[in-house]
Amino acid sequence: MPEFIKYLPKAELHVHIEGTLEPELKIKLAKRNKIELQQQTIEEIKASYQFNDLASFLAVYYSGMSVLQKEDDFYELAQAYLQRAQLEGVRYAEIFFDPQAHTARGISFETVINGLTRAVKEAEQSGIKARLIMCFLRDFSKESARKTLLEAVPFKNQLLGIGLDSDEHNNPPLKFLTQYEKAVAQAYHTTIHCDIDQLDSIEHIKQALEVLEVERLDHGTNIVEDPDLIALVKKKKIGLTACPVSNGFVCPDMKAPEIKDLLHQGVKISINSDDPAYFNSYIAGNYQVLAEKASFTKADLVQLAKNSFETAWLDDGQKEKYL
Ligand code: ES4
Ligand code: ZN
Repeated sequence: MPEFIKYLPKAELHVHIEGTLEPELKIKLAKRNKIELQQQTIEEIKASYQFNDLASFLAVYYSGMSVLQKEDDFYELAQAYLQRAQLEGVRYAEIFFDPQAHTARGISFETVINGLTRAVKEAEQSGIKARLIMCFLRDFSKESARKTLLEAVPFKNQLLGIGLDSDEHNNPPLKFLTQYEKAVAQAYHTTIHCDIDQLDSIEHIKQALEVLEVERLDHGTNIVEDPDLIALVKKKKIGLTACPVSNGFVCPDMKAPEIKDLLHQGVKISINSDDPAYFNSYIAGNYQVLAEKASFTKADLVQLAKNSFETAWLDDGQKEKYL
């Protein structure tokens, strides 16, 4: 990894902790929890990562989570991510997790959040700060999101914000309007996945920005088609969290020209890893591929890293420490 990218201080704003589950840890936890995996070796697991769209990826991603059972499992998962991210120059991370993917399997909300929080607290001693964002699964019902927001109440001070992920098809932002309004009333920050090249992508982005009034868009690079949306995103200082390597798997195109175009138009777009254990690349690899394959300059990479801190949900005073 080029030293320049490694030592460039970065914030990571779009990483699913369940997507950082490396094959090594998957095997270790499967043994410990007596869960039978379909693949036995690291190589077999990696060979099973054959996806060419969002649906084929999500199937592998959700089934992989079955090994996560105990608080310690979630702790080890987050600890491993934070160590790796720190080695790649991440100073601050806002980490997604999918509570319903665990509560639906009979694992309690408390087990998940306490394991993750323990790792976050410990990491802070060694110089990487992190916070948690809980995502509703958009292919689950509104009622399930409502229950999840209620389950989170006792853990409110361990949570920074609310997100929306999983399968976007026929699951528009408006489906979750009530829960987003409730979340804002409870002082959560808000963001939404607006995946790339989805049917109704522009309509979903409009709902997210104009009705739910979220503070960031995850992906969201389809705004490049619509000058009015670009103007709105700039005016409201909405952050876009792009994930080029992930795009290459699920789109299946990195969308590097779109990312560069938005960057040069002054949109606050950042670079992130999404599901690094499945896409074989953590954050530095995402910066690197833009430099190598799409001629992003050092000045471009610096601006992307600055954008990551500017659109982080840190107080202005805290941001200055990093910028
Ligand atoms: C995801 Cl790539 C992607 N898209 C939507 N939801 C997700 N959850 C984890 N990775
Ligand atoms: Zn994502």
